[in-house]
Amino acid sequence: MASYSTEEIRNIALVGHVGVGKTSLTEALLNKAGVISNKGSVEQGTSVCDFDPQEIASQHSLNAAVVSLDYNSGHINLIDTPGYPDFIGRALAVLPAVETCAVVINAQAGVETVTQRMMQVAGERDMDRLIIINRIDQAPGQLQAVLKNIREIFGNECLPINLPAENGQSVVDCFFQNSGAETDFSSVAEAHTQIIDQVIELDEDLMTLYLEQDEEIKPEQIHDSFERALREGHLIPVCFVSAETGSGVPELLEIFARLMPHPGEGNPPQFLKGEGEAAEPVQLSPDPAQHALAHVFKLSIDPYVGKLAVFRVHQGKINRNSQLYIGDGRKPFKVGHLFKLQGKEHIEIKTAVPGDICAVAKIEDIHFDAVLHDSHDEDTIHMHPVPLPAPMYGLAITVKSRGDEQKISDALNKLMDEDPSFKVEHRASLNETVIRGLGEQHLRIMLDKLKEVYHVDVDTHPPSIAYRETVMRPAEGHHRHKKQTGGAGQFGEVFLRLEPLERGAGYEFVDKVVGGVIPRQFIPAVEKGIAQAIDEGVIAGYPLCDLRVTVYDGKHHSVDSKEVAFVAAGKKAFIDAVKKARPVVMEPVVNISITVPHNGLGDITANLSGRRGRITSTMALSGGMINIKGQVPLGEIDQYQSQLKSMTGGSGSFSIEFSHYEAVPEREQQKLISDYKPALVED
Ligand SMILES: Nc1nc2c(ncn2[C@@H]2O[C@H](COP(=O)(O)OP(=O)(O)O)[C@@H](O)[C@H]2O)c(=O)[nH]1
Ligand SMILES: [Mg+2]
Repeated sequence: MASYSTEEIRNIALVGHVGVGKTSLTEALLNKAGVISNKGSVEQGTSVCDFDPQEIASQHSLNAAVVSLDYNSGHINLIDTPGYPDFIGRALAVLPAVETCAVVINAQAGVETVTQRMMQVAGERDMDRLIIINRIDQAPGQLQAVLKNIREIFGNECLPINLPAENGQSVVDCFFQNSGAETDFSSVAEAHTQIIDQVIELDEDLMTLYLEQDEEIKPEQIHDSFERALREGHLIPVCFVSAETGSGVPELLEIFARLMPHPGEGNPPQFLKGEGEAAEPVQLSPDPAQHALAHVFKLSIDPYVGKLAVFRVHQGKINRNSQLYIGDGRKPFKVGHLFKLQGKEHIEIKTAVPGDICAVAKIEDIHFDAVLHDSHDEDTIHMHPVPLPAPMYGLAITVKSRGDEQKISDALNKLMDEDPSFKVEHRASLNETVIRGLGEQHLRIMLDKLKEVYHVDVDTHPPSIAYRETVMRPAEGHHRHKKQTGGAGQFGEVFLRLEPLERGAGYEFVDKVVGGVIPRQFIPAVEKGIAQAIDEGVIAGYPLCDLRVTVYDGKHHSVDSKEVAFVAAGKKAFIDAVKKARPVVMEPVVNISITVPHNGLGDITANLSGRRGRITSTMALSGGMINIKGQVPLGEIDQYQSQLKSMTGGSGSFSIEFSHYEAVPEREQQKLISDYKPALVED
């Protein structure tokens, strides 16, 4: 592989809805650049990026895949991402690795839900964005309308940088030239002027030059302003391509190489140094002379090959002999073998320059989102997190054959390592293991993998709902724990105040004890007692949240006061306060996004309100589909997938993510409370 410098690297993620042609486009780009001599196909399971057996079987991308190609003197890293709403976590996770988020749109289908989400997140993270309209061979007559629609939805910053011609059979550049062949709509001159005007708006000097200079401004003259316009979201270039016929592919390579930012340009992803509230932003620079720092944005585990951690170097360089720390770990690991990835191929390299995307294998302690670095100066640096959707769709699982318990727990840990949107909960109180993901399809893929790769077979059933308890008004609580049984006694007394906090605030403990009425060493015991009651629940057996407990008074005894006494007093005083503070049971409510054919709207709405849901918005999508957004209690959408299927003849899909907790309706409230049989606690 040719050697290249940081300035010659382009890091580009291809994102967008399933089926827009990202994987096929990657194939076309690799083919054009001479990396592969024949274009493979997603359907036949021969593409570079969809190499996983599950991807081949489903004929769709399920994981992000990294490839690279050399073009002119540049080196382009491409990350192909999955487009199913259920796998959006895996697509969002790669964004910190790239400067350019290239959003691919299907010319036939127009803007779809995942596309919108990716545009929004990339915008919020101040990334450079590029829109690629693919499959132009299939909808040549529709392209002007698609462009119009894109500008309506994403703004007039979206301007064509090339245009389709010959009825979608070719593509004509409008940036590097100011006149050219006839195009299917608009004209090279018009598009050229529009884009130049948009760019120079940001630069007064250029503007003056533009007005004074007799000739036109040359594209080379505006390179810096162009870079700034991308970085500031003032310009989102739109280009046309067909992965199938190859038209627009060479033009796209030119755009990547000549116009998209290198790792020293664009807005770098934000890193923070320090823990919690005290964390401060840090500036990293792709400078080879600085300490090395890399961020792991993807992790995969192959039962045979082991763990593969894919990372982006953000600062310094990394080579085979580098000793790297993982986060604040004390012991470094030696890189040993350093790889570039080409889909499933690993190509060994000696050195990774700043900005490059590489991988290391078989380092057990590496986890997703880990920061790898070569100096303790960088111990507490971490990435400002990408907002990944919280996995809410749950299934309770039980192993089919006894004795598989250890095997399943190892396998689930590996699956969690690989996928930031997959979680496993063990609920000791209910003796239940629940797996959670972004939707039915997500969990089905995980269960298939559990079976095929790890040979564990499980039964599934709907999980019990993760209710919570909270209180609605402030109250005081008191308990005096006194026990005299033969020898030494136990004594502890606690007064505390309980206040509700806003949703999502969690739990706060405040110590306002003065004058040593509860000696310092027993405060942790009081806190422990309260924490026990919070975990166990008070009225219905579910954990409490969103409250503040202030311990402000108490009594002790010089001989009989001991830890157990204050644990008990703290717990009972807390329970006392909760009972007086209008306790309620809350249920999780999720945001739901449903995409169905237009004529299904009525059925879906009626069905959702029958499930105590409400609609917040609807948006017509092209292709006769409609997207419905709303909120619904999580407990009401068990089996929703199969209902949706039957209501829409199989063409509906949905995804959910956590929104908030809300008090359950009164009748159910009463039932949950009367069903609860607390274990008897001795006084
Ligand atoms: N006619 C045509 N078909 C395409 C084009 N790009 C992709 N496809 C087809 O669209 C389907 C989905 O493509 P794929 O690359 O898997 O989409 P992805 O989900 O975005 O990765 C496949 O059947 C491709 O062959 C294109 O430019 N023209
Ligand atoms: Mg794909």
